[in-house]
Amino acid sequence: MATSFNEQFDQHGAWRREFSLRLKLLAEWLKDHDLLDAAVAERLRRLEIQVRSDKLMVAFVAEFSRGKSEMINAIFFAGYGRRIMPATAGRTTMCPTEMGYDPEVPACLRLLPIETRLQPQALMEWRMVPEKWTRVDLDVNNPQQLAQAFERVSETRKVTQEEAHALGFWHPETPEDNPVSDAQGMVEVPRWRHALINIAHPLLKQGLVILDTPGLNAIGAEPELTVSLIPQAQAVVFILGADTGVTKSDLSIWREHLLPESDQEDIRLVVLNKIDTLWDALSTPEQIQSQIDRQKASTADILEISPSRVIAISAQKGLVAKVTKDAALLEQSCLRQLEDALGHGMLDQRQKILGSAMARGVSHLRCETERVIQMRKRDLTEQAIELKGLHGKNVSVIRHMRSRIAQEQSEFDQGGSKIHAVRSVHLKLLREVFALLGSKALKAEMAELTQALGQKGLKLGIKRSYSDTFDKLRSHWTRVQGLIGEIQSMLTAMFRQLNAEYGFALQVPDQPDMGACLAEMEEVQRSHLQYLSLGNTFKLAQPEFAERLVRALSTRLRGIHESALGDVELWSKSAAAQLDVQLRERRQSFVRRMDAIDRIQQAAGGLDERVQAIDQQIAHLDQLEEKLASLAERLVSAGDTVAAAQEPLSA
Ligand SMILES: Nc1nc2c(ncn2[C@@H]2O[C@H](COP(=O)(O)OP(=O)(O)OP(=O)(O)O)[C@@H](O)[C@H]2O)c(=O)[nH]1
Ligand SMILES: [Mg+2]
Repeated sequence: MATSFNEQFDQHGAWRREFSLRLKLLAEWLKDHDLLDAAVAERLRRLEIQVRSDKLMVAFVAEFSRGKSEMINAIFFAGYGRRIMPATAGRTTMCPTEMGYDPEVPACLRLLPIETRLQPQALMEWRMVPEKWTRVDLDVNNPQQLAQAFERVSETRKVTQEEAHALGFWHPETPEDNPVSDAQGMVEVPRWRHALINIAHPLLKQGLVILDTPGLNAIGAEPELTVSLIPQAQAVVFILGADTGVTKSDLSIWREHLLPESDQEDIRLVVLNKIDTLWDALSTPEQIQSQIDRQKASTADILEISPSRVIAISAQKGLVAKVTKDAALLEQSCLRQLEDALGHGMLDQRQKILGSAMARGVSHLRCETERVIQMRKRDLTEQAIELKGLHGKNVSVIRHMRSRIAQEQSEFDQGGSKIHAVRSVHLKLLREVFALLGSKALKAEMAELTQALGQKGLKLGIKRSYSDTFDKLRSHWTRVQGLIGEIQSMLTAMFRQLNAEYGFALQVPDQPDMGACLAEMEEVQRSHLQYLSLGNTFKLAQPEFAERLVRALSTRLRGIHESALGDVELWSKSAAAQLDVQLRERRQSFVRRMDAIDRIQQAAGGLDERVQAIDQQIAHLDQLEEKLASLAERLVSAGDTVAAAQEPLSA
């Protein structure tokens, strides 16, 4: 029996909470044993935030009236006992509607006026200015009030053709797609550009984000949806009507939004909705089933996918069945099949990705911490040998020993200037990396692209302009990789020298891999070209459109750059912190050695007791090492399975 999406999501949420708790416990344990240096703390903090605040977006994309909103009601909101998102015949959801939960914001619906399209800011940028949105407070305990408030996403306005053109809903080049005008020549357009719903629904609280979209015309008017929001969703559900089959406009949406099948990190589901329209009292269940199968086969054929990927359901009957608790109808609606595919497809995938990121992070962390333990052990062992060598020695030998340690210490302190020199080169190179991937450099490239796209008669040159821009950006990345390589080899050389001179065990952490960022850039370029190749080119003739498109591109790229810079920063911080720790430990070890000699010299403590105390410290470090190994191993295996995460943890 398939489990509901809600149950699967709950399990996934429990796994994440457990994992984040374990990371916190590990941090406390490390801190208690003085093993939490700056870089380790930073790594742990990042892992914890990543696993705790991971967001998962499911986007519902289809032509109008295919049942997107009804499906959202049926899968996620049936618990309210009624229809929450408006779902009626004809065009209903007029603007893209995003549902999620942000604890910082009270329960509300925010609506961004359509007129903001006349300004160049990207949608992402509007999110930062809450005062420009119309806010409706929500009462989460009152489903009726919720549903009533959500009706506002259907609001429209009448404008002149010129205004409609400026807003992106009227294109003289493609008259067949334009909305019909009334007797006065006025055109109906959506009143809002985007809606954000913030409610403490259990799934949303755990990081689910649901994106409901309007049909072809409206969705096409907001390029940012096509090139940024939808491609970043972890799951996209494409819906067709079992009654209508694949129409021409369904096919345009499919081509624009769901092709090409990108990397395997997200899932795409094709749903044949409204199968209840095929149920009829005069046909046998077998006849109905074979009709559904035929529809599935022809859908798969037209979309060029395997028929097994088409899920046939009835969202409406599924919703009714859940609200009236009618198990037989729920079964007949096949809604659970969709929930299962969505849940397993998306959550298993996500868990795998998160789990392996966690495993990588934890093993880095373990390495770094083990190194510190090893170093402490070695210092102690050496100290024990030194002390044992003093057995039966006279005062002058002891005094000599003391001056030898002092000598060693001052040599060590002098070595500091060399380290300082390498560090300043390191910082200089790092600054260069930050400049290359910083917002100023990106802004300059984007300004050039906007200008290139705005040139008249450039239609055929669009691809060129994009590839010029991306080539330049890629050349920055190549330079960044070069700089990183330089830093890596410089640090490696310095560490090797320090290891040889002072018996350190320094090792430069692996340099950050920029491959994923580069792949993401390719993806961004592809989605833009795909969007523009699908008959949207003419829109570029409108300068505001070109500017908006580039702003959307720019926010997306900035995100990629920032995430890369975060990795670079962590890598560089890890190397620096390792060195700091080693230097600090060594200085402390000088103090300890001096202290031991002084005590013996003053006959304040017996030599044997000293040696014994050191042996005990070493044994304690052995225990810490074992404990660390088992804590880390358990975390890594918890990354693999939910069951492992639920084993009790005793730190
Ligand atoms: N018979 C039947 N009707 C359905 C089903 N799912 C949705 N509908 C109806 O189809 C109409 C459109 O559904 P919506 O959920 O509003 O469709 P939508 O895709 O969100 O449409 P827009 O918001 O206009 O883009 C509504 O009247 C629904 O009640 C279904 O499974 N069976
Ligand atoms: Mg809708």
